Amino acid sequence: MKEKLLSVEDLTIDTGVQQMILKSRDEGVKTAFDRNSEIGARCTFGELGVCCKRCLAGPCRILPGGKGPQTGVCGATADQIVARNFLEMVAQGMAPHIEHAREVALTLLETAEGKAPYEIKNPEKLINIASRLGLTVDGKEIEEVAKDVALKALESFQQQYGILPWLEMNANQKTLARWKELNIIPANAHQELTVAINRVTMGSDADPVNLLLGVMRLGITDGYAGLHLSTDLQDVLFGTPGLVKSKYRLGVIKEKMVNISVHGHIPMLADKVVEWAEKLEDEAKAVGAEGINVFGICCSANEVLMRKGIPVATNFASQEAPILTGAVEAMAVDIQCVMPSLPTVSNDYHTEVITSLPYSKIPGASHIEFTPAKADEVAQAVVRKGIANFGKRDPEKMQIPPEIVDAYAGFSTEQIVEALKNVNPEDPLKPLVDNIKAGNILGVVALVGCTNPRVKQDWANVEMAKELLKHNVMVVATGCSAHSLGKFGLLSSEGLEYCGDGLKQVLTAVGQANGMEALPSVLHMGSCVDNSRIADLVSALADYIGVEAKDLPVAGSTPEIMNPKALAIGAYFLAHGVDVHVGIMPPIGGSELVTNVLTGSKEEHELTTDGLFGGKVIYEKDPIEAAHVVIERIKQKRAELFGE
Ligand code: MSK
Repeated sequence: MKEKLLSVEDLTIDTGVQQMILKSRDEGVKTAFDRNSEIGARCTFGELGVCCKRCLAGPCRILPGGKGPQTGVCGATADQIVARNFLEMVAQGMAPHIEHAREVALTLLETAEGKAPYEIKNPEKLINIASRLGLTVDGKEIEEVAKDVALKALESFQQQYGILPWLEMNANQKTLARWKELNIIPANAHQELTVAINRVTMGSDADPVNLLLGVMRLGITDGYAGLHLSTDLQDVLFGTPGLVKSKYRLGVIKEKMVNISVHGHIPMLADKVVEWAEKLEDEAKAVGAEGINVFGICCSANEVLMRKGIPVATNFASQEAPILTGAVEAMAVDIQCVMPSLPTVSNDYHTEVITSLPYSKIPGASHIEFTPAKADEVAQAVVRKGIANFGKRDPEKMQIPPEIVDAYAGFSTEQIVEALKNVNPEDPLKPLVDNIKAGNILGVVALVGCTNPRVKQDWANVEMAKELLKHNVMVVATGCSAHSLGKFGLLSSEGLEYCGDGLKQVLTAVGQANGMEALPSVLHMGSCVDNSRIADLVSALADYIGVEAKDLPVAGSTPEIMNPKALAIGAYFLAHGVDVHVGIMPPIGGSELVTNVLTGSKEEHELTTDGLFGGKVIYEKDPIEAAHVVIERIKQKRAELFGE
């Protein structure tokens, strides 16, 4: 068995994770990396998206290459099957963001009513949102305003007609008008999800192009009712991120401390765990520890990194590695991207995996039910479990990889504008736009999404970033790809060595205007929902120049995509006319029509997302090649915009 396993250097470039994979093999514990090798080649039908399981007459599958039956029992063609499957996958990616937003809105409501132990940390942002929503703010207590905003957000899930409020108050008017013409303006997020599932049921929407327009409609819903709503209300409750310094890699786990990890996405529990870890420090000392060390994995990590500078151990693909160090006492998880293997791996260690949501349990994990009202109680229980487990460590099994890397984060749109104000207080966007026009910054790419055991971990994210930087493309990042970059020094000025001269000059000048040696080579803008911050930045640039996002030399890239949520985010970018590079092909290859609509350029055919929206999907698994395709598109957009 051992001989068939891939060498750890082929699985990840993170040497700490390599060490943990070797340790897991020695101890007979399986990780995602080895399970991935065991699974081997993927099912061709599944990969191409041509397996239809919509009714009990099937499952039907279309044999690729025109061999065998070319329709299902009902007559559905490969184009129809692929388009329906893809729409469903995007809906599946959007649902978690919508639920995330609803839960944050409920927390804001309960906070405003004095039922949940959170504060309004950013009243200015709350008032700004309330005013833009058309709510009365004058003469009202801040709690009343918070209640009105929370209720407006929650009511938007019921609105039967009109436009999503978060879309109406944020979208570019010209873009909105084009979406109206295409009849893809969403009214409410729950309705959009129900309609999406309804239209892909047996005997419903069978027009592949109409289904793909449905994908774009979901992308818009995801972006505004999911991402934007979540980020806005989280900023109100937890504060808008500002520059923080922190650390990355497994070395953030501390040998002499009680180590507690937060993992998942929704920040309500993670934020409270950080708070109670500080408050219960003495209890940890009483059991012989030097204190309590909270660190993060995936997007819970991003939420507490961005606002509190909490260090990050690793990202999605190696989430089991912290347990393998033998030094983690508790892992508090909420939802999304949490591998069900965690309690199985922890069987051999003393780590207690603790689930917290009633609809997201894992056999073998402890469960402490979280509600916003019980936040303090639950966070205390999590921290106390960690303290109680400190004495259960097996010193023989402890091995913490020592590597640790400095990183900066906290680049909310507001923080970026603040930093630019120190260059030009009157007109903060001017220096950025001038440098783009002058070519010192060729364009801007958002590196987003995951790590995926099918790709050498962190490698594609890091190589893509380096190649873009080398060609003076400014890179901003979110999600687990930001973690990849943080692990390898790209979230600090160390990464400047990879930047072209023009970009290096700009990052240095802006950094120095802010009392730093230079800005980091890549700006970390937050979690998956914080892709809305990237959209805000792009919109601000477009408004400044007087064009739409589709006209700008910008693109998105997700080299190690794993979760369908990244497809929903991709559809959000695409609807704005922003190209999206993927390093793993979504399951659309079984339909030439669907593939052409999404990946074809407008020169080839008008009926493409490029023709209708101004952006397309770029599939390329080699990150260097991918960077060059993206750079070529950026140059094309520059030529159209600046007449170069
Ligand atoms: S956590 S969606 S693996 S970015 Fe947002 Fe990371 Fe992708 Fe999950």
